[in-house]
Amino acid sequence: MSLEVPLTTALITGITGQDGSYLAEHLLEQGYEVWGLVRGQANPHVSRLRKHIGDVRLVHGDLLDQGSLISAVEKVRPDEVYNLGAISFVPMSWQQAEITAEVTGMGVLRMLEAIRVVSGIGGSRTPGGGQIRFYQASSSEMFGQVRETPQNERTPFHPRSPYGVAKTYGHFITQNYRESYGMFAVSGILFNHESPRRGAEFVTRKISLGVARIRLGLARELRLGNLEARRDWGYAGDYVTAMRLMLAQDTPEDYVIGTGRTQSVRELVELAFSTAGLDWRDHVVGDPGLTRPAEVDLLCGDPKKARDQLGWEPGVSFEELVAMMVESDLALLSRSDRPEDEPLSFDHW
Ligand code: NAP
Ligand code: G4F
Repeated sequence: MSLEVPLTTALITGITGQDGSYLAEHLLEQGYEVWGLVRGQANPHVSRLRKHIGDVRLVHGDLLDQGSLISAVEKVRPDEVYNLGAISFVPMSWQQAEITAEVTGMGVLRMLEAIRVVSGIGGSRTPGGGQIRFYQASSSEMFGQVRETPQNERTPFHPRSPYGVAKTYGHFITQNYRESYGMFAVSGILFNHESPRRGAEFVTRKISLGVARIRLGLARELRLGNLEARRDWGYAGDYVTAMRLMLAQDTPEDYVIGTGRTQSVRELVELAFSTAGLDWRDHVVGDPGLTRPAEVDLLCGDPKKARDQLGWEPGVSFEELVAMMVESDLALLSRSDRPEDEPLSFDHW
């Protein structure tokens, strides 16, 4: 008789993104079997993922295609689904509002439907709600024009971008499937989290790459938008552990994940440049073209519930995060064999 404990199987959408790679690593360390949903017939991000993680199995599918999600869930038969796939860059959501609504908003509904159909959950509330547990990547962007500071699980939403509106739909449809069908479906309301794997269009990585480029004599200036916006910035590697913990609870509930600290983009810039021995005032140029139609001025999360119920705490401080990213990009841009498959600058964002 075999005494082997069956593996927990996870399916991750958005596996080729920043969080997908850290979550896959974390779940593999925890002994999971990990599958990633990838879209497109020759997705260039897959080879980048493979550089970090070899042991992930891949299944094809797209959050725009209901049938592909049903097929993926049928094939993988996951115990847990982590829905990280999204158009996640806020400025893009004004330029492509409809596709953002389809992927970032309706994609959540399609993934929930795939789980419901494959689990055989009927049209009314099913006690137990099937076996597949669902995590939705909700966002502090939903708080938008904040009603209180810090923001917690009860703070009302006032999203300020098409992205924030789409995430708010995803959040409420997740809650609705939990209440309608008894599904174990939860949302993590995550504040900004960053890393050396962050996309180069987001402000932290744009700054760490800009600093490295200036330090190495590859550029002279860095163009930025609103320096007064404040964010609660944490480390992505810390935040993915909270996702797993949320699905390991006895009851499905939503949690805010943040550090409880807030810094302005200006403070981030000062720190990043000084880490490399530079004065930001010699290099940063304000560019009105980079300001947003509607800004989120201040975000600061209250992670008390996550601390009390999940035992979760951030491990990496803002200062350590900035140093990590600047040092990583200095090393990356100093390499003669630096990867050519990764865009490391954007002249239009
Ligand atoms: P990211 O790096 O931008 O990754 C987004 C992922 O979504 C990519 O793997 C992308 O895959 C995938 N994707 C895009 N369109 C898709 C589609 N039609 N079907 C399936 N997958 C698709 O984002 P991240 O920073 O890792 O964030 C992960 C999730 O958390 C996102 O939902 C984001 O909105 C949310 N979130 C992030 C933060 C943060 O600070 N990072 C905070 C709160 C919430 P391709 O390779 O195919 O493009
Ligand atoms: O780094 P950002 O582009 O991130 P943003 O808009 O806060 O969104 C990120 O965090 C959300 C969670 O709160 C996620 F849901 C979302 O998917 C994404 O991961 O911009 C941060 C701040 C903004 O206030 C922006 O106006 O930085 C300001 N900023 C100033 N200059 C800039 C720039 N942002 C970018 N991307 N580029 C600039 O040149």
